[in-house]
Amino acid sequence: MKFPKEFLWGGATAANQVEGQHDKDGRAMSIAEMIPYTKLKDRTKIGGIMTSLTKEKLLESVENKEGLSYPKRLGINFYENYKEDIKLFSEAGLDVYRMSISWGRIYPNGDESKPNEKGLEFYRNVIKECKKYGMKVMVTLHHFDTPYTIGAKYGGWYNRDVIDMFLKYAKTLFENFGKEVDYWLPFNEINITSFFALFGGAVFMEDVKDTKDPKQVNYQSLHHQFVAQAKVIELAKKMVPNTPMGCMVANMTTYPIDCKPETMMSWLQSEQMKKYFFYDVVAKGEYPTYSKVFFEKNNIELKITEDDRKLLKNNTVDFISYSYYSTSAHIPEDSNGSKTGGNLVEAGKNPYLKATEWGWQIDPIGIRYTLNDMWDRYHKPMFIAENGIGVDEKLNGKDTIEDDYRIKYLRDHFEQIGLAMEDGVEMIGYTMWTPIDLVSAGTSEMSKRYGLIYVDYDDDHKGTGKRYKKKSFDWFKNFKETGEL
Ligand code: BGP
Repeated sequence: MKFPKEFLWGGATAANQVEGQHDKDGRAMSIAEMIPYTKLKDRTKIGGIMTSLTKEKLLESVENKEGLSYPKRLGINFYENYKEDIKLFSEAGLDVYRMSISWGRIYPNGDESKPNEKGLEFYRNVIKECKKYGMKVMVTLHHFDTPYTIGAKYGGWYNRDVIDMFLKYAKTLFENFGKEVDYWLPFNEINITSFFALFGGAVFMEDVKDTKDPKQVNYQSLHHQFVAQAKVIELAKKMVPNTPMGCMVANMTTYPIDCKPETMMSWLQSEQMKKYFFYDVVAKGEYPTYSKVFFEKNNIELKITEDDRKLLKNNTVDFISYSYYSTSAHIPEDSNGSKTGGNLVEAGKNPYLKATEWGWQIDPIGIRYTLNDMWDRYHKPMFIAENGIGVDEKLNGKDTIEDDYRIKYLRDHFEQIGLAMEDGVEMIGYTMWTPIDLVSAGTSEMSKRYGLIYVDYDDDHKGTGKRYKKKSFDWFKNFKETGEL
């Protein structure tokens, strides 16, 4: 499989999952590290965690309640270890590093008029370190870490005023890092807010006064994020005119469980609102017709101004990025079929696919299918912003992990990406999730390891924190040097 030489191969992390030092140098609490570690009895049952996140439960973390632990506050201490880690990324052969900047390090409570200089200094050093090794840098502005105060004091993303707080934050980043950053993603997996406005937008349902309908709150909060993204793109055209702006969506490709016409119709409507909708809004610049029917049917009345519509239309993304881990089967309500795990939400089991112990189904051909499907629909350059396999790995006294399953997962997906490009799909690059073990987004656990590099911490953050290259590290390094899969 030959890849275009300009194709960028890299790795992705998220500030709230790697940095640690959550309250150091002026940073204030974000919603992300208020989520306590949850040991799943059944690892395929992820959905319950998100819906169990009540304000009361999260406030326990503000009081540091006994018996609860918050791994995201410690991460893998990238905040102090970033030089060693970036050196390892470069040794592995990363062309591009996708990182996120923590809003709470720059504007701790979101409403300050001046940025936190120590926060800016940290990211200036991280980006400089990447450039030292000739790596390109892709920055996500929001990776599930809205400052807690924005949630508690302002109502989170359900409050339209948060749009301008975000714009102030973006302006500060463009002023400070506009010359060095090669790609910007305003939001990580912007669609998650349509499922969980608390996780995606720091919205406490208990504080919402004008409705008790979570769907209304989720989609209105998401709308505010769509508008914020469009405003950031509009600002970027002035401040960082030659830097591509992308969207990032948690891709949720499904296949119909059977070929009954009723199943196909049900599948199409599911694909429309659970997959295409988010890309349609940010890549075509308008709410699609089918979404208006969906909102009417679900008594959702979005407050969308004429200015919002103009903003969306005039500020679509330059490229499309998404996370791709798995696919699932679409099983209509009245059909029989079983459930399995998925990215933050449960998914329909596809009897033809194997799954990880967290139930995420492994489907390399699905990445080729999805790339073709999205290219045909949007004709915008594509970027895979996350892809990888989470496995419960233990060093057991050795100094490496023989992760042949990860080599197979990556090799199979790389091959299908190559085939997609041969199919004519235009692509910019790929950043794996993740070059280095880190704290899981959904369950805040270390056990679910994705990295080419093992980090010696356990779910209770016990361990030396030492980094160990897994077998996949050398495989990827060799792939980058020889182009051999
Ligand atoms: C996506 C997030 C990442 C990453 C990944 C894996 O939702 O963008 O932050 O964590 O999924 O999910 P998890 O860590 O829950 O296995």
